[in-house]
Amino acid sequence: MNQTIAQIQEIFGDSTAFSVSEENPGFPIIEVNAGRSTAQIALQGAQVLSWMPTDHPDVLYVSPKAKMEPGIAVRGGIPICWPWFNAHPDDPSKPNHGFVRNQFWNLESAEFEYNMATLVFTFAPTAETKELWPHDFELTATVKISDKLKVRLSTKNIGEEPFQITSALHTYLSVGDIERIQLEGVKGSHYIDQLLPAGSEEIYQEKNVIINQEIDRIYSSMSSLLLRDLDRSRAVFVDKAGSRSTVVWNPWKEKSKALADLPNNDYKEFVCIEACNAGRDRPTVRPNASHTLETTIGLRPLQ
Ligand code: TA6
Repeated sequence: MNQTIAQIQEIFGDSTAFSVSEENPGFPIIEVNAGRSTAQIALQGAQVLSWMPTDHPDVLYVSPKAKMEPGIAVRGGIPICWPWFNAHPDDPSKPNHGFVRNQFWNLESAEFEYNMATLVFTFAPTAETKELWPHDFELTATVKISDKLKVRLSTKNIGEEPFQITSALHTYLSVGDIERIQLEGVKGSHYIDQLLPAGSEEIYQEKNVIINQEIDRIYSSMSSLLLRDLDRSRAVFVDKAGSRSTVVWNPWKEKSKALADLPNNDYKEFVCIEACNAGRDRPTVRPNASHTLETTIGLRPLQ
């Protein structure tokens, strides 16, 4: 049973930092005013949809054609892809990017102090998810909103057997013009090009990344990244922890036309920079052990 609006409001108490609305019936969205920024988080998927530092346009992109309906993945913000990244390794009939982004999570707590809002969401297995993935786990998403945005995903194995996960904090970063950005941080690393046949040789990234075509790469890299947005005269940093791989994705023209929940020209307005565990990076979580994946994004002046 999903939490009701009243139950969510009870968690907020009399704090003016939090409110919740259901513009679309059955799809609660939490609004956060953390002083130096505002945010929106959907209860479905514990998915951050918006993060706006004061006096700045949204740092995240959400497709205007995204369906805000129960059970349908929302294109934009920071989808939590778990317990597998992309297609299921053995069964393509299972949902892309796992199942937790399409399920309602439970809001456990919401606190605001010293200009930082902290919200904690949990997700536990259901009969439906056990059909998809037969393991016992506790999943916790902690969202911290201040002059930065941090999302921490913690997986705890509460079963008897170890399990492997691949996962991603699939961040859609809003940009002024995709052809006027530079991405620093993966130069010198190798990547799997997901546009090539599976098993293709990894490729060496010689220079900083510019985007002038479809790009879908899994970089073997633990480094932070810096997105220089020349059009908006700002830079966005993406720090990460618990992540040995980084995905960079933009669908470009043709793929955008094939995505029903993305306007044809909106590929120009975002790039996905994803803290993840994907490709060869498949952490094993032993019984009673935990794995944490984290991303922190924020603004920097454009030097
Ligand atoms: O992160 C890159 C990627 O794996 C792409 O291959 C593309 O499928 C993208 O994710 C979006 O996936 P979605 O299931 O949200 O349409």
